[in-house]
Amino acid sequence: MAYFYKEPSYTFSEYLLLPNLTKATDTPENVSLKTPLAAFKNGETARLSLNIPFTSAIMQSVSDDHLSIALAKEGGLSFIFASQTIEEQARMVERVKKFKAGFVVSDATLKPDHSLKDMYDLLEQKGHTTMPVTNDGTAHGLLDGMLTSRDYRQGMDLSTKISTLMTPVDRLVTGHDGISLEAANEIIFQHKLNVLPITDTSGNLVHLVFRKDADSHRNHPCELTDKEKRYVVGAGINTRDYAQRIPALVDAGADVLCMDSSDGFSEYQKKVLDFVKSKYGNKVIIGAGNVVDREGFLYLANAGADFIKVGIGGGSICITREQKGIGRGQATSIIEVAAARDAYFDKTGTYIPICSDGGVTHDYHITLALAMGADFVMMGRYFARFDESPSRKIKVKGGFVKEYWGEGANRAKNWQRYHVGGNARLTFEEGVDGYVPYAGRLNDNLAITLYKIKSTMCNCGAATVAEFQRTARITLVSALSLREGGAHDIQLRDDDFMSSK
Ligand code: MZP
Repeated sequence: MAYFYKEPSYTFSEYLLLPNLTKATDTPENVSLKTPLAAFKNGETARLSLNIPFTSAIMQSVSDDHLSIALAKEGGLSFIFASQTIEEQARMVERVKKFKAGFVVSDATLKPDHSLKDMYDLLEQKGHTTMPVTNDGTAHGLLDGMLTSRDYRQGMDLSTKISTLMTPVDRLVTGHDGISLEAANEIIFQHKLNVLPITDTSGNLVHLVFRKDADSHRNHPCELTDKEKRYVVGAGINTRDYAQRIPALVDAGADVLCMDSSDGFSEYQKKVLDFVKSKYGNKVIIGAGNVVDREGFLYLANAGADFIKVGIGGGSICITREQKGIGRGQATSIIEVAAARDAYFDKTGTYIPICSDGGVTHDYHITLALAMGADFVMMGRYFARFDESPSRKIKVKGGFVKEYWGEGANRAKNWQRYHVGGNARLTFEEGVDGYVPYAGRLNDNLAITLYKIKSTMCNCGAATVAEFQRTARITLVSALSLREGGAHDIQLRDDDFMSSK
């Protein structure tokens, strides 16, 4: 006979936190959201930690190189989507690793024999008024000079050669390749510059540092960087082409890999973990999942996963539960897996971080996930709303929206995510294709969400994620008290209604 659970499974919205004593030192500024991402032994520190407990979903409509850079700047991590060719995905990873905060590779470069007309064409295309001039017009050619908007004016002969307008290299202040951002900033300040070209020992242009970007680190104190100060980036993989995809991603510089699968309790995932461990030992950090219970967690933990993702069917675009009838309420899944993780730690001395994946529809769901034992969350809908996500921003019914589609939707055709052997194709959809309300810039929205989480942690008297997990008190709420939690028994102000009176 089948096994029947005695309790139903619950979602985040069915729980609330109770305040603990708030000490005078419990202020949002004193709260640290730093959290481990990779497994570690008792007494050691994790090989990789996040500065904020946020990762972005392994999805076409969410995590490309742009979003990765924006999120790493704030201290989180993106997993670049796997439903693209190996080459395209590796190129995205490379672009993140090559991006140096404050150091820009020129994307609008002139040649000395270009004309003023060529410059105007480039200006229209790229929108930059400051352009380096190199011998061959490439971003890393021999630096011949710089052209800024102060070097030309309206009404000039459009055939004028750039070489006669630019400031030649012998009159430029330049920095040497390898210079720190702080040192570049100092030169910019001392010489009252707007831009500092950085050249190598042969005089080739390497980067540009702009005055406006020189404060990048100061403006992003939480940024997540590797030992060489490059942004940290993750990449999704699947259980089909892993033998080719993983080496390409590792060579491209991916700091962490994660299996992208709707159901990770499978021998396919163990095979991938075996492959990584035998080829790279502990050098490559790899996450597995998704699971929703103790059994799934233990299987992947024993197979060597560095972190384990939790959640089936709770994603905002997900119709797996409707299509296949599998899944579990996200809160119940986290509570059970976190208990299994803690018991595993007590028994083996190895702590395996867990990630709550999908189903966050309010900021406080993130706080609850952490309190329930998640070390970090993964979100798709949340990030898809921002300027930095890869999908189109369009106007629908008078308001702006961004496109957002599931990896199990026909549009993504990510059949590898749903691989259970047999014929390799997507025969029925497990995801939908839709819109989310456009919300503006990632950093503006993230700042508010982070402040809410830190405020709640202060209410609960916790200064770190680990302390929060240990001391949080959480209660289930009844259907009637859910109603009590929203505005109720008042007439809400309706501005149109009021003004027509
Ligand atoms: P959400 O943050 O939009 O609620 O959920 C994002 C998560 O949903 C992803 O990280 C992934 O685990 C899951 N997902 C992605 N595509 C589908 C689908 O098409 C899906 N069904 O469920």
